[in-house]
Amino acid sequence: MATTDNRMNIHVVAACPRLLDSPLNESILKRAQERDLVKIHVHDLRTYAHDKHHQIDDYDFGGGPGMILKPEPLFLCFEDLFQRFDLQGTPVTLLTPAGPVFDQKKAIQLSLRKNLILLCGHYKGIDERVLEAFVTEELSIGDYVLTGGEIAAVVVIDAVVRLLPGAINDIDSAEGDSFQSGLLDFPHYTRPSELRGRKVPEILLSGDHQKINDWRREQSLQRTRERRPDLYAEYLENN
Ligand code: 6GU
Repeated sequence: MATTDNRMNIHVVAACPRLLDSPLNESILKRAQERDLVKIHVHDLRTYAHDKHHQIDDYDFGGGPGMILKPEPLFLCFEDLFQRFDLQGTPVTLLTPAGPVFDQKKAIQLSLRKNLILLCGHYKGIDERVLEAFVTEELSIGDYVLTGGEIAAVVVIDAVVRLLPGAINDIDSAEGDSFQSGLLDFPHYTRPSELRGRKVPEILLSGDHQKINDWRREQSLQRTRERRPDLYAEYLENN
């Protein structure tokens, strides 16, 4: 049974915390929290803005369009988190399109940490002094621009939490994933065995598990070679 000793804690610092609400409270992420595998703490940056308008952003010194996240609320927020929670030595991860691209290997690495601290970038940027003082790594979820890091944080959290032991019912399920093996997944079928004249491949109904495994492996290799020659080349190098 899980205890608070091995439970992962994920702290998310967000300018738009409500963007995280529903995705974190559905399906596997919801169940993982109910099972106490992970506690997700969402910290609303605005609660650390103590001026009278609770302002979290301001104009870019030097000019130009777009607003920049102000440093004071972020300094207060991180000082508070490091004081209130047991976070010594925990990396602070900024979600930004300027970071290295998040992948399954990184998801596995993060899933082994006791704590995650995710800072959602927003608006046009963040005062650089926050990066100097607190941020120790950056992550992007791909080569496109989102309005903020909140949705990227949800992507990272989903990919990490489903890897925690006990998050997925079938213990082997995550190990069979596309990418975990370095190959894309093979095709899947369920009942009925024939639909509108479309038949499930005969071999899957044969009960011959050796042949089924060989077929699935061949399908994975073929799909990866055709659809993701980059992954296929990497796979060949490593195997
Ligand atoms: Cl992490 N943040 C933003 N704002 N845009 C992104 C991203 C992150 N990853 C890809 N695009």
